[in-house]
Amino acid sequence: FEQLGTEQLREHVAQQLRRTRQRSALLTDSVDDDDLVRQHSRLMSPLVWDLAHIGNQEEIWLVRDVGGREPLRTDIDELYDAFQHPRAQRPQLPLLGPTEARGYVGQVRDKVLDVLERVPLEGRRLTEHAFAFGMIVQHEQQHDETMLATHQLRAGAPVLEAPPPPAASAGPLPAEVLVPGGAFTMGTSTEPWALDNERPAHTVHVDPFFIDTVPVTNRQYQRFIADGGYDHPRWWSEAGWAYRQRADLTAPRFWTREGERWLRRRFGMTEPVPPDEPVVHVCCYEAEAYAAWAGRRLPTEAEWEKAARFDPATGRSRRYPWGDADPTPEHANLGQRHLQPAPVGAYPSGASPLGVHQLIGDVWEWTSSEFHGYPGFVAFPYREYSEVFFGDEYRVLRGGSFGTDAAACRGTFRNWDYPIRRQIFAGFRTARDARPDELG
Ligand code: AVJ
Ligand code: FE
Repeated sequence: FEQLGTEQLREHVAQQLRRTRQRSALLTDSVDDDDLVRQHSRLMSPLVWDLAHIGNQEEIWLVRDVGGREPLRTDIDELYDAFQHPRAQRPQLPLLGPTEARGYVGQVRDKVLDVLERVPLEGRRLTEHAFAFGMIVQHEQQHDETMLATHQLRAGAPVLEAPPPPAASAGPLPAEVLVPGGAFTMGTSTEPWALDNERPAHTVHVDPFFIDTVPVTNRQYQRFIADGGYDHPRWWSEAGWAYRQRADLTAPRFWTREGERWLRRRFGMTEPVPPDEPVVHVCCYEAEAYAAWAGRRLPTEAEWEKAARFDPATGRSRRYPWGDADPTPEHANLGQRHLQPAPVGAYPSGASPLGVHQLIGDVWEWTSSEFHGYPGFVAFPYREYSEVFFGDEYRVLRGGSFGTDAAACRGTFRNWDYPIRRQIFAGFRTARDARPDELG
């Protein structure tokens, strides 16, 4: 924040708020009112809940807390508190209807823009206030990805459109890359918009390991299926096999078989599964089973971050694999510009110094790590953002997907979910320990 002048910072924040709201509007205006209030899956809220929840968080954090203004509506706080009502129950609540919800988020936004013009953004207030605005932008962007997942679950004709992602242009790539052992800096203490769980920067040692150059593709995953991967408990963890049985998993979510071919449903269209795209809509247990079948394992979260950020020339950790510059369309498939992962090899400009590709964008990548606070973690702005989720129930996902906005995606960004979840835009890459004779 310090590099921007106060007025530039206000303009930057206003522009981010506007840009984000355009996407939320597209995701909620592209369906009719009936689709907006309906629950498309018990895993998801009705879209109209996400919309009003976005406005309600913005009212609480920016209008009331930062701006010190009178509340617009305190009566609905409870309805839009994610901790009070699980997603499955949200359709039964007396929610704001489509017109009311749109009116409410618009009124909140008008107040917020007024707060943004007047609030002190210097000295001690700078970081505190600017961060609150940045957090609200990221919060809305996170819900935009959640709403995109709801669109993917929705039945009926397509309503969203996007151009196809770029073709592969990297040329032949090695299957795996050696990441040297030793210390590196994980997390950050300097990224202005980093959330509490990404902080603080700390030194982590990893042993040398190999990691896949690119995410596991549909072609590779189909070999696992064809080889009976879903039928052999030996590839699965105990919990994974129990879930595979209970949920009757036989292929990634949204795949169907037509004779010898696999088809997939994608935002209302049915199409042949593209062999060179990263596999998406697999749960962590499927990712682990594939890795075991391939004689490998999932990377730990620390390994993933070292592969993504470590620059062996300087020993420094970069903000992104390609350097410290913010993402552009040449670096990564982010921001819902394309409504699918790009084929592997499509982003040579986004590779890390070690030569690992497509770590950012395309698909979230499952890791073997549970979600915990880093040493020195301090909950901010409150425990409910991440601390209450720490423990052994959640797995960490890294790197963002085609549905993730750049504002909510960094080399340090940590996402988490239950290992059984498949509706998120998640795939994976595999890793293995390096043997002493391979260290050259
Ligand atoms: C970081 C994606 C796990 O959706 O549960 C949204 C983000 N937190 N509103 C979630 C979030 C509060 C969070 N994830
Ligand atoms: Fe939320």
